[in-house]
Amino acid sequence: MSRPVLHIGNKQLSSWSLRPWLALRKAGIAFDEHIIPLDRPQSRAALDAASPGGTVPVLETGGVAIWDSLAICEWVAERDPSLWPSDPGVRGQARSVTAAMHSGFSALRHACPMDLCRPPAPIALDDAVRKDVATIQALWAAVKSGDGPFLFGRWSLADAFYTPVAARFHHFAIRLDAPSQAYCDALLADEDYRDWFEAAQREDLLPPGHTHA
Ligand SMILES: N[C@@H](CCC(=O)N[C@@H](CS)C(=O)NCC(=O)O)C(=O)O
Repeated sequence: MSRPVLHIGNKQLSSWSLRPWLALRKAGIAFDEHIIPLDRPQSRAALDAASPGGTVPVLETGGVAIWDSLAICEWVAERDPSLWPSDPGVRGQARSVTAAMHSGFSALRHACPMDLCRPPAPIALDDAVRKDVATIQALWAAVKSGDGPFLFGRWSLADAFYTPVAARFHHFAIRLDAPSQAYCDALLADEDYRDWFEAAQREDLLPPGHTHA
């Protein structure tokens, strides 16, 4: 069977793409990646050609296209169940915090888009963004468990979903409590994330006139 292909957006900008890319790396699944540059005149046609959902990420495998970052991560976890915690209760918590990120925190997402080439600097945060930041830290404190620097000790899919959040916190210099900062430091020091980050620094895919948020 041919290798799966993961269609992703620019590594600099595509927070959704980073999640399944990390999951595939952690599972040790060989895959090819194909970058669709975002926010360009030809992006819409390329996205529609690659994705039934018209968005990236998309995983092409065995003749089907699976889109949506969580669906792809679950496909990966079916092949490597160790990507979720083994205890059913803890696994439920991991899925809860993952779902919270997947469907929420829109104020943070809009005010602080992921841009891995943005020099770290604070901006004025409105109440809704501050509430998201506080909620995320409270969620992390409520579920942190296990031995190891990640949310459930060893790396899990919950960490895939919060790595782009850690990047937003870093690039917008958002002040965090000490345990949250330590968790973000661990996510951003992860060797697979560093590979993605370094590739983002070498990319030259921005649309003309792009400015950092
Ligand atoms: N819920 C989707 C969201 C995917 C998404 O919005 N991707 C963005 C790139 S980061 C995209 O494809 N934007 C292009 C567009 O919507 O035109 C997921 O989890 O994969």
